[in-house]
Amino acid sequence: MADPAPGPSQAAGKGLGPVYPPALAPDATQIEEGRKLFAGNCDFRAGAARVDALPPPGLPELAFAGRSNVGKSSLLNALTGRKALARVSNTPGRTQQINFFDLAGRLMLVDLPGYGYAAAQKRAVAKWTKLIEHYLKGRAGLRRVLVLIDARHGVKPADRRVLTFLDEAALSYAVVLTKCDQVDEDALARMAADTFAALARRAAAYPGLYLTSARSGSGIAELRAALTSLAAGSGSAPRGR
Ligand SMILES: Nc1nc2c(ncn2[C@@H]2O[C@H](COP(=O)(O)OP(=O)(O)OP(=O)(O)O)[C@@H](O)[C@H]2O)c(=O)[nH]1
Ligand SMILES: [Mg+2]
Repeated sequence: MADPAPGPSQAAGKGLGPVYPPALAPDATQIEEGRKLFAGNCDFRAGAARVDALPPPGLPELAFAGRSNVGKSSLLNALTGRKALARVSNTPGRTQQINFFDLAGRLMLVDLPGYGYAAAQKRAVAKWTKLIEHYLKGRAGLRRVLVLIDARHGVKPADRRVLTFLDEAALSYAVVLTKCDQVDEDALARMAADTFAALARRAAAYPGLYLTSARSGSGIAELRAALTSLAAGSGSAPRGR
């Protein structure tokens, strides 16, 4: 996978930028703040496969959720500019525990196991649901959840269930389209408009979309910028949830 582009980028050619709608795109100062934060050290802190193995809360947390294989681990690697911080795989369901990565002592990046993997055993799915729901509902420092949606496939029933869960739990989330390098510009524009429309009716959704590719690096600088305000020590860090 290519290293993410160092600066602002175009999602897929002319017209469509990496933030939808474009009015929400960050300015150069925010891009620079994002670059600095994510250029900091990033270290694996803990992995939890069971509720009682979750580390005690500390830093503000940002969780990465999405269907198996949507590109959660790849996005985490792209944001932090590491090739193999979080394990990337071709085998859906590979990340089976909640992994915690400390970014510069300011933000905990939390890689969640994927959901919606059809071949998973019922018991494994129940275990996943219990662990993730426990984490999401009970986590004091959780500031935001990024829900990743594959730009080729759009919002699927399993995604809808998770979005509804987050709405009902009043957990702030933002949707990130992944693998935008795999979709042509027209299809991506339609996907962005459709996904945006689907989010408009949802209570806890951030009213914007990030169009990313971990492979080409497009949208990564803009997403970093958007996440900076969540980190400890940031001037505009929100208090509480
Ligand atoms: N073309 C393309 N492929 C990608 C991109 N991001 C991830 N992939 C590929 O998609 C596959 C799954 O990526 P992962 O990052 O392991 O996905 P995940 O969501 O962490 O998967 P689980 O942990 O199994 O739920 C890998 O083969 C990646 O190389 C992207 O932006 N573009
Ligand atoms: Mg993964």
